[in-house]
Amino acid sequence: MKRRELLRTAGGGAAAGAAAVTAGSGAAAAAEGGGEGGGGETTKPKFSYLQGVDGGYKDLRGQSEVTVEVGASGNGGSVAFKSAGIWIDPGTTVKWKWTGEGGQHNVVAEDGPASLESEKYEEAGAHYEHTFTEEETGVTNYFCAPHKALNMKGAVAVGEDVETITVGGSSAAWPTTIEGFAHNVGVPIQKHYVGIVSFLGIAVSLVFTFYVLKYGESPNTGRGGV
Ligand SMILES: [Cu+2]
Repeated sequence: MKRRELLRTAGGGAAAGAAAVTAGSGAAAAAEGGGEGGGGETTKPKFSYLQGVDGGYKDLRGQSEVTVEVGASGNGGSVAFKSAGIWIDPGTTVKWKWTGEGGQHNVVAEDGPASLESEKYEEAGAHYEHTFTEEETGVTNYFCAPHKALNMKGAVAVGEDVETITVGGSSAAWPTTIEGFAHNVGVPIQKHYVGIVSFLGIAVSLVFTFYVLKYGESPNTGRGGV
């Protein structure tokens, strides 16, 4: 490889390296912007109690009365709460309504500020309700006693003073800290996994290209010229 050619390709390699750096800092900047709601991202309560639990999540803030189905389809039968995770304002009444499916269910608090304990019901139309007060802000986790082992669990987040994670968006949801990373991969791991893998793939191929361009066919080719 001629010297002039080497310098030109080395310059190209440096540009590729710079592109990698730019991509990295761009992702970090996007993650910082995510806190202010940029890029189609939203936050949701962390709900570590609901890992592997079916029934989904709904942001129901701004409503005075909301409904959760008891005996919805999920967890391998009609043994789910729907929505399993909800986010509400203080003062909201939650009505648990039995679907009539999946046998006997109840609602029993596991932990958290609100005490919930319903009778066991089986028939469609049965219901249990609780109004979450200002004193019950935070996350209350609950379960169905007959189906707790099947993951029939739910959680109610009340108010703004709850731990949240960032969801949605695309690869912009890059966590800025190891702690944030651990939080983010807690529940919706698949979305983040795709973003992380594609980012790493891009970074690795850029670095590889840089070295190939810089040092050429053999590790010693570039020594004299650079
Ligand atoms: Cu149940």
